[in-house]
Amino acid sequence: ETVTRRILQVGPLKPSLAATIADRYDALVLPDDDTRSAFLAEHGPSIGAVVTTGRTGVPGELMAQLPALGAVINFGVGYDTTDVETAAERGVLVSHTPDVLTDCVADTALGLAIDTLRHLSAADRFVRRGDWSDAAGYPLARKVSGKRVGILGLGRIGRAIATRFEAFGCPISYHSRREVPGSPYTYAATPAELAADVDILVLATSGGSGTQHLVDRTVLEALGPDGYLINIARGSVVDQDALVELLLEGGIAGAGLDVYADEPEVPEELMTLDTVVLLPHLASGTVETRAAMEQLTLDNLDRWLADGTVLTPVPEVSPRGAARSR
Ligand code: 8YV
Repeated sequence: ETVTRRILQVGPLKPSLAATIADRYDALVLPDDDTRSAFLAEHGPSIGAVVTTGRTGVPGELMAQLPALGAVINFGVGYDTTDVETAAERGVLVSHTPDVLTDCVADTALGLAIDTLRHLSAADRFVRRGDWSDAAGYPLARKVSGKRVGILGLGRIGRAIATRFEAFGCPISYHSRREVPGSPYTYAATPAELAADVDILVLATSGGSGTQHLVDRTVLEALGPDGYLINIARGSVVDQDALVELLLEGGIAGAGLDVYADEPEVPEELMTLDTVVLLPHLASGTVETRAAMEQLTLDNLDRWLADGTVLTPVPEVSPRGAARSR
């Protein structure tokens, strides 16, 4: 069996990863301009593997132009931009970078929750504006320790978030597609039931069509005027228009967001609200974790070139079919 060994970079990569791929492999970069179709007509048939991220991925129309594709090597744990159903049908392997980023993403979720309830970023802006005086202290915020926390999606990241909140004395409940056997946390049958019973709802599901708008207006209304939403998953999991409306009218108390429906677009209405904390999709963004993600990406690529398998396949294309994280 002949493996087509040429590599295609799709979308921007961490600069050191892009440099390694360009230096060490027979690699091309997919152009992002009007030369793209001519490029694909010429080179598409020679591509054996794609290296990409969750920002771009390999959607169905691109996959169709890569007839010899054997593997999609994804930098990042989320791969909702890649057409995994078609990949599975065609026998194209898809790998991702689970585990190595779990700690940092969970740390970010806790940081967002603390910031959102305690208004740390807003208070920092207050100081920088020169608003702190003998007469005017910062308005009181909300306590985090002991708050009831609901985790939507009790996968690797959801569990890491739960153990961190446990240390804050927070009772934990969760909703996943299936109840997790042996979990010490309370299971809620639906996202709305989960939201109704918690103060802080943390989204840690995978993205994609299976979780599109899983958190709709009904779920947000169940969370209610004293409830907070934290999202480190994907913007697609939330009905963002409903979220913005409820934040503007006080239908929920606040939100800490690392992800959005149409990144890097952030709804203009949120920019002036001190009840929200807005991060630019940085949850895994540390030197240590991004280096580990880069190494695992290269290890997956090398394994595929060596024997046609990958180290960390996504569950949809994995022979083991491990449970997905929702
Ligand atoms: C990355 C992420 O920033 O792993 C993921 O799913 O969203 C982040 O870790 C992203 O994949 C890189 O583009």
